[in-house]
Amino acid sequence: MNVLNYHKTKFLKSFSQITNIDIQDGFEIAFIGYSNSGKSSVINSLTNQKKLARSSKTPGRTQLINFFEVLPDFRIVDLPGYGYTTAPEFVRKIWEKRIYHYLESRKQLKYLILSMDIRYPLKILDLKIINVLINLKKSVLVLLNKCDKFGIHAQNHQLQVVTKQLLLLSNNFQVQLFSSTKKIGIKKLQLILNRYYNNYLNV
Ligand SMILES: Nc1nc2c(ncn2[C@@H]2O[C@H](COP(=O)(O)OP(=O)(O)O)[C@@H](O)[C@H]2O)c(=O)[nH]1
Ligand SMILES: [Mg+2]
Repeated sequence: MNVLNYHKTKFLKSFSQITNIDIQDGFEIAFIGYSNSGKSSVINSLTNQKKLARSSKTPGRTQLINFFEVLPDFRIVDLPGYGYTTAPEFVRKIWEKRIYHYLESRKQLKYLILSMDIRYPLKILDLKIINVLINLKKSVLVLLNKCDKFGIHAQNHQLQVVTKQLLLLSNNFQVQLFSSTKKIGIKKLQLILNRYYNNYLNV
């Protein structure tokens, strides 16, 4: 079993258009979720780097598809957050289309990490994406993010509720708690990514 050093992850390249993506080898895992759900902070926590993925008080600024390299044949991808409420409707639609296009066309994409604020899980655009991912038969790890916003009982309750709801839809989802602020779930996430990588290598 290969154990990876996520701290060595480095920024590779950003793209605004799917058709311009010129990276072919290896495989990738994409992070997806509502703007402001804490997605970029997850990438920073995972890699133990403060500013690798731009986390911002101004949500929606990360409109590009950002590629990071864990190893030459293993990338993580930060997708534009959806549902940025003050962006004009047509801009939001363009982002959504771009994300769907990437999900549907990218052969190197093997797994998804879906970040949801634990206080507002399974919102409308999450459910839309989840449907797309079920149709594409992708394996998805759901992070109930910012779990520090809840006490331990509410955390576990929400974990149960969301896990149950997703199980009704598909067997390809797993759910865990996460908090960048309180450093909860980081090790678990790393272990799951290690397993994904080893699956890819087939070891
Ligand atoms: N309480 C709490 N706040 C967080 C956590 N992660 C991120 N945030 C805050 O949520 C906001 C959005 O975070 P960001 O990572 O930029 O979200 P993104 O838009 O999904 O990439 C920022 O103000 C962060 O400081 C967390 O684990 N707990
Ligand atoms: Mg972000």
